[in-house]
Amino acid sequence: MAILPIIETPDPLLRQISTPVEAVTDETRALIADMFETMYAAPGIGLAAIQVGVPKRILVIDLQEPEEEGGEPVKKPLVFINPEIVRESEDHQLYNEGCLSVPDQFAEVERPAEIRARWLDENGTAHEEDLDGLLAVCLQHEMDHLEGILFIDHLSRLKRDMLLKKLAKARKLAA
Ligand code: K1U
Ligand code: ZN
Repeated sequence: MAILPIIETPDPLLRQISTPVEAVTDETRALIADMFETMYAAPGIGLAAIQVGVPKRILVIDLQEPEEEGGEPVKKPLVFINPEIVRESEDHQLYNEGCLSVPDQFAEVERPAEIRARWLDENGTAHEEDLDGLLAVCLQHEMDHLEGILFIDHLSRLKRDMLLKKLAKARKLAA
């Protein structure tokens, strides 16, 4: 397994549309293992393959929520291959989103509160489930990556420009 470098904005690779996985193979599973290692090391709660330079429709998510208050987070790794949203609620929710490709910047994004999603897991088994809460937020954020969309694209031009200015300043200070 390996921790892979995460591509950051404004790398044009992040704007590429990812292609469907034709067959779930050992090679797919090796990439998924590397994606989990990369996501946990970052740390993050989700990662799309394009963020490590692979334009395939593969996502990993682990919300790392504590099992009980004050407890250690229990690992609940989830794999989404070729995910599709088949239904979305009319009611929306706001969440203060971040992105490993837009480091240390956060902004509120509005998305459908509940979705019905369909996907394959790492064994090629099909799933269809209703999702809500942070999992629905995170899956929609990661699915945007498959279309070359970043969370900052959901902001007004003013908010996006302010956030990108903050990012440029932080990078300058760190250099
Ligand atoms: O870059 C990514 O796509 C991962 C991103 C996922 C995400 C976060 C918040 C809302 C929607 C999608 C992140 O993981 S950013 C880092 C982060 O939120 C986090 C990191 C450690 C612990 C808890 C959260
Ligand atoms: Zn992201």
